[in-house]
Amino acid sequence: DQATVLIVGAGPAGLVLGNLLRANGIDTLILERGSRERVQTRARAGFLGANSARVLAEHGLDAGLRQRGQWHYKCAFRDSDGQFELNYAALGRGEVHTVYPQQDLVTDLIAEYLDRGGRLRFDVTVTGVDPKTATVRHLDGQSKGRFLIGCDGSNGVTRAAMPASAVRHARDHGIAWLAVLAQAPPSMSAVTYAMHDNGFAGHMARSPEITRYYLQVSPDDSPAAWPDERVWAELNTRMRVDRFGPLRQGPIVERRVVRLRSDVVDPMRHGRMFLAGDAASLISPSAAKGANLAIMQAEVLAKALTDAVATGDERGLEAYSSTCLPRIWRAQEFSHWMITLLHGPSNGPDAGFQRVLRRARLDSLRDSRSHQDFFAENYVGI
Ligand code: RFL
Repeated sequence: DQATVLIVGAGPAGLVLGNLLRANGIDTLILERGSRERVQTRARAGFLGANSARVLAEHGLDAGLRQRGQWHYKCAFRDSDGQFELNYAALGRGEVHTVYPQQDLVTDLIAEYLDRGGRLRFDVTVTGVDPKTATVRHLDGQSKGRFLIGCDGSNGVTRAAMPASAVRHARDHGIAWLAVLAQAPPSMSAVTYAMHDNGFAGHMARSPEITRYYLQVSPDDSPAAWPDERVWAELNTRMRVDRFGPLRQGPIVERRVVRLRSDVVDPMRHGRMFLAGDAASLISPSAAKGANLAIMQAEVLAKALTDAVATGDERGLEAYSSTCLPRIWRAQEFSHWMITLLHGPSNGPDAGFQRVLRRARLDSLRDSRSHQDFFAENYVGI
């Protein structure tokens, strides 16, 4: 099995890259561990920022997004002092989010990639990687590319094949979220972040029928400990429904505990292998940046690979890490800022101090136009 560009992983990173390469006529093979059914039903992200919407539109990948995506332009913060909304379409660069479930985007991207003549093999688990020769091993044998791209997520085999000299900057935030999908329409028109002594709670629209909620839980908590009634009772408390109105409840159709972790691999290249998406940098879901970073990197890498294949000009590939890393770190910085805004301190000696600091930060966000502009630019942008 040979290909000019061999990609491991059919998530947003691998599929956007594959589509952009196919548009430039480059022979591309994607190897994916999951079945087509599995990857097309895996619910994860939903909020796409302005740059992602632009990339998808410019490359003819936004038909589904235009038909079924919804624009979101405000978010709300709620705590014991009340609630305020930020209409970020009127702040910063005036950008909005497009809300489109990741599994729908992946479904669209697979169909379009195959239409463009891309090769994609499901149910193939890559078990070993040689970055120097751009070769991978799997149960059916070997596949070899001129370039090998690791888009296989943060626990994938490609990042594990990076040399010891590549730095992995990592942080475990010591916080976990119970991420649930409720079969119920959204309860509010805005993304809502609720701060409560019991912990953070979040509300994020996904579609007219499905809504995502988050509850901060202890990092060793298990989803089984959270039956539907307990989830709704805790959401009602933390969202302060007695004050702000009820939630539209429905059956919880998915629940998982997500630890808030972040890491960045630097450089993102070794030999003929390049990492993109979660494989290059995992970002905690606090600011909804992961899929957006994956799409940003896929665009940069597609251009660089096209130049290398078409004209032998490898300058773009040489600059790949230095082009992407500052943007990744900006997103990491904002995501970290969101984490400290949303989560009360545990019981440490300075918990009281930190609680009041958080209050001051929230007051500033509510009252200061320049602080709001900063928020808006970072919230929707990359
Ligand atoms: P993916 O999507 O994980 O795809 C990797 C693919 O690689 C395959 N794979 C292998 N294939 C062959 N051989 C192997 N050895 C393989 N190992 C793995 C896997 O089967 C899989 O198909 O990575 P990619 O493409 O880098 O995309 C990253 C995004 O999926 C991720 O960053 C986002 O989902 C993060 N995220 C969000 N991002 C946003 O931009 N906006 C959001 O609103 C948002 N919400 C979220 C999120 C992530 C969440 N979780 C579950 C962590 C909400 C949640 C709850």
